[in-house]
Amino acid sequence: MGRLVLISNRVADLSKASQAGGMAVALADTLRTRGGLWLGWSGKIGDRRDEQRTDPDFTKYGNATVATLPLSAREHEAYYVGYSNNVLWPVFHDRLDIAQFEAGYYQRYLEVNKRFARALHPLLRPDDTIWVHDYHMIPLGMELRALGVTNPIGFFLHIPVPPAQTFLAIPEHRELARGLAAYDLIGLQTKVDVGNLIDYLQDGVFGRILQDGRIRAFDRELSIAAFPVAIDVDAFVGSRPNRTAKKLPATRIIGVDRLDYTKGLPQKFRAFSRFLEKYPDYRGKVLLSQIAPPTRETVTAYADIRQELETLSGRINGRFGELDWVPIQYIHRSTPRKLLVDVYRNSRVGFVTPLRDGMNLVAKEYVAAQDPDDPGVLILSRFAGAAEQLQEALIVNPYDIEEMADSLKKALDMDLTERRERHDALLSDIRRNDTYTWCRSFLDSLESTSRSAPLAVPTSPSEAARRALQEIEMARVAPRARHQ
Ligand code: GDG
Repeated sequence: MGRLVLISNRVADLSKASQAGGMAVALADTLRTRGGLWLGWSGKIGDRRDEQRTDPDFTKYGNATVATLPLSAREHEAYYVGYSNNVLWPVFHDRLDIAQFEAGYYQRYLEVNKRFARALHPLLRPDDTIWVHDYHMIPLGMELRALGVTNPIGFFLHIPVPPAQTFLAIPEHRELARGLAAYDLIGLQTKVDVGNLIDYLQDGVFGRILQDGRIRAFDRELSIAAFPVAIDVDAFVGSRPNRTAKKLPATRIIGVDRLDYTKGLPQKFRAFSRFLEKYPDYRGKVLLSQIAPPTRETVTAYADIRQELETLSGRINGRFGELDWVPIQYIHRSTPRKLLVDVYRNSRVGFVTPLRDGMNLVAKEYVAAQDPDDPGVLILSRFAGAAEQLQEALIVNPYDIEEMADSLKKALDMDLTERRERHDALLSDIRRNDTYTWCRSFLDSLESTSRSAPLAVPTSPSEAARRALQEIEMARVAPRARHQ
């Protein structure tokens, strides 16, 4: 078995990855066992000279090496803030209304991908398996192919795929599709995402489904499948019970979300407010703790959502609060993970309400952290990828405030037998599909896909055009030959 080579916008700190509890644990373990390399942005923003850099800084962790490159200020502005976070993130989350299709963003996004490909190319070995992560890096596989790389290359998208009509609105959708077609395997979070991408490739760029289920597009054949991202269950199970519960004046409903407009936070606050209005007996007895650490603060839409939440929580606390009870605890800071696990366990309801989400690991973490003898209830938006799997949660429509308010009541009133039944079913699913299974099944599929389908190389558009011309030429010559 060859090495694993990972590429993503940010790299994990391999000395701490084992404490993260998410997919970084499995990736870091696989890197250590097989040996390998993880390339990404260092997080540093430098000057224009950095745009020429293809010599990464290396840190070794035994068998595994982390390689990082800085971005220049204008690369950061156009590749990261611009194209990744102001175009791809909103569009892929169905928010065409806030996408900023500025001229120039895509070009620099592509150039950063080219630079990362050039930096990686000399470090590759013939038997490496290459795994590219997320929307910042869509063209990376295509750029590696253009440099002559024939290794298996897989791509995993952590965010949702929008419906075909929304994808088509991206001015550079064809270029993105050409980038996607360079991979041997594309991993997505859900079956809905797989359906959306196949629809788009068929409608938008004349992709064809082959008999063996693969897709032919841009003169390449690729596989697309769902690999729902998962957690390291044991990192959340068995935390000390009730360490913080004693200090609580009320039954807790917990929300943990990066402060992002996709997470449905205003809808969550409004539903809680409606719940207090509709069911006044719960006033003074229940509180909503919302942990919402800051993220991408340089993007305008994030400043707007922050202001909206501060106003809403202030208004709700002002309306319902008492001298000895504040209904919403809104914490706009990151919380240490150990504490997070305790808080999950000591909360009667996990309230997860994104308007659109690739998966949502918080939903899985909340379930894993519960005391199986006295578990809490998960309320989960139908628009989180996790809802495809976690059917025993109370599934809600985050746009339906009334339904969410009623679900809060149902969750708080649920008897122990039903809570246990639902929790048992959820936990066994989360255990069956943990982060190690996710990592292994993606890599196994990638390696077997590329074994069964040797790569047609190279795949640049000019090569495809050359071959098409050759075929036309052959067709022209053939009838003449028959008449001679
Ligand atoms: C993207 C996709 C997909 C949050 N606040 C704190 C904290 N967290 C941790 C949670 C969880 C993680 O961050 C958030 O993961 P999510 O899955 O909920 O969401 P995104 O960050 O949007 O992630 C998403 C994911 O990629 C993986 O593929 O599921 O759909 O959008 O692990 O626990 N951790 C600590 N303090 C906090 O305050 N320690």
